[in-house]
Amino acid sequence: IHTDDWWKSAVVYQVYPRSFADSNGDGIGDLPGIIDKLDYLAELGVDVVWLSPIYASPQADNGYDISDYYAVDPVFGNIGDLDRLIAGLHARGMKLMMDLVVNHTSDEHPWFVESSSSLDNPKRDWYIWRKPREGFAPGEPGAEPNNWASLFFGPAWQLDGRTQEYYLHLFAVKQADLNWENPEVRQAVYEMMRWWLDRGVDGFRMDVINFISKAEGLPDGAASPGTALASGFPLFSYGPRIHEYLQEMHQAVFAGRPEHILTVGEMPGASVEQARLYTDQERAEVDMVFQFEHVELDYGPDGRYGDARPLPLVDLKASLATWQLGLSDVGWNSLYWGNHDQPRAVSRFGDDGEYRQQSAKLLGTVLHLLRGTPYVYQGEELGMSNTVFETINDVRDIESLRYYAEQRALGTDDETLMRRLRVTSRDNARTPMQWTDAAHAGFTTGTPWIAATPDYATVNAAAAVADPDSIFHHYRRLIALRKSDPVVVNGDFRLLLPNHETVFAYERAWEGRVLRVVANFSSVHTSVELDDEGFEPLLSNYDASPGALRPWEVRVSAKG
Ligand code: TEU
Ligand code: CA
Repeated sequence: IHTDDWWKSAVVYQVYPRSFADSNGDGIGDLPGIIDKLDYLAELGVDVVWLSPIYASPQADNGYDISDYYAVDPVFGNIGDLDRLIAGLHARGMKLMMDLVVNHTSDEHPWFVESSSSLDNPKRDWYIWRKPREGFAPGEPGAEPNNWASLFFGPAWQLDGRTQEYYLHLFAVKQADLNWENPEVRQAVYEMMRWWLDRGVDGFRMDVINFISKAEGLPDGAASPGTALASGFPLFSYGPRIHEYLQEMHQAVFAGRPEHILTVGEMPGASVEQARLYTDQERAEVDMVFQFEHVELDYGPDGRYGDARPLPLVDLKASLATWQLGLSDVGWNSLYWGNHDQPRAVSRFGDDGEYRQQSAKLLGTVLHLLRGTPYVYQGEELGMSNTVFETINDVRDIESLRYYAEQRALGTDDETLMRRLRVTSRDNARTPMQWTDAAHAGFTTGTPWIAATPDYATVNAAAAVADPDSIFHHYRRLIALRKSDPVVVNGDFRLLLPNHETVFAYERAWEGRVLRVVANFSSVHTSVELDDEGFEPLLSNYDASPGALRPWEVRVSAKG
């Protein structure tokens, strides 16, 4: 690995600022709160903090709706706090990766305020405006310029009364899509990115960056019979100019910087073939992508928010192995089980009841020893699990609330919807970080913006740091192993036992050394036939013992 490729041996920790640590008792996490916890992150051993958006925002989507890219939202602190965060991270040998949300802005961004003010405003073309559909009056049902559904439900178009035209919003009504076809928009974005790099930021995680180029003419999507709206997904993702834009951004922002800037493209729907193009260093686009295949395998027929289907381990292994092999000669994988948009990993892929500790350690082990850069989502290192929503009043996320409202209007009962949201809601990952057994998990001295998950009396950072056998210390050991054993970063990947229904086993090989991971994704004792000759045990979530794998046991061994 080239020294400039420091990010290949790095571990990234995601901070969702609203839910991490509240320093002033207003119930919302903030930058000074994060600064107070830097020693905790340093002890865990992570190299990079990815910070979800802290920019000025009306907070319609918790900061993914930005109204000023150059300002810190007062709820999180001020620009001085951000400078102190950067300095505090750098002093501990860590880096800061900012979230970059440039597919859309808030409708309160001055660019949009101008753009919407008149048909001939100089910024009119900075957003995606269209007249009503031919033969329809503005506001009439069906008058939207095309039939795309918003990812947050309802049509992806909003009529603006001032000019009687519609603007595109792939997400909330308050998140208006920027028009990347306009070179002024692109230059304004690049200038802003350079400004943050000059301030000391070390990288960007680029929100839905594969949506910035849309199909020419914005044609209708293929609708199912009897439905007015269709998914525009094939038309608004991976558009014809996506590679051009990313390469242009690279030249305008990252090329010629003294340090390699870390770039991660969040890319729902990206295929292995596309990811190879995006992450081929020769093409100079991004370092890695967040792909979504493995977090969509448990979708039932109704998709993201319908009842989930049980996920066969064989499918999960096949998917991850395809990505491992597909990005082995060119490109690089990012590795994650969860983030602020996904339910908690231990509840989804592990066992958050009797085997919470064992399965959380197993999941961390299986992920961290794959080839790629692992991401730890805040609280994952404690084995934080999904929360308990009694009623819809406990839910805060705009996407969950929009889903609930739409489905209620269609006649689905509350009980069904709450059952689904308890499994799938993004808020499962957004409850306060569990620091101590004090009120509200020690997250705030006030009233938290969303209730803490009730298990914080036992599941919390103070207890985990004090217990050498905790999930936290297991993660710390995994991160340390990456630094001490080059096979973790460099090794080729080989899936073992692909058809085994409950065991995930693989090997990594590099310069004569072989690392082997064998993981029992079940609560029953299981034996596997693998030749152990010459392998020395390296790491496990149980005391060493020969024979069958115990419930959710993972064994790591190596030879050579
Ligand atoms: O998410 C993009 C995305 O497509 C999904 O992961 C999203 O969370 C949604 O659940 C799809 O149904 C990114 C951000 O990570 C997310 O928090 C934002 O809400 C979204 O973009 C809009 O900026
Ligand atoms: Ca606060």
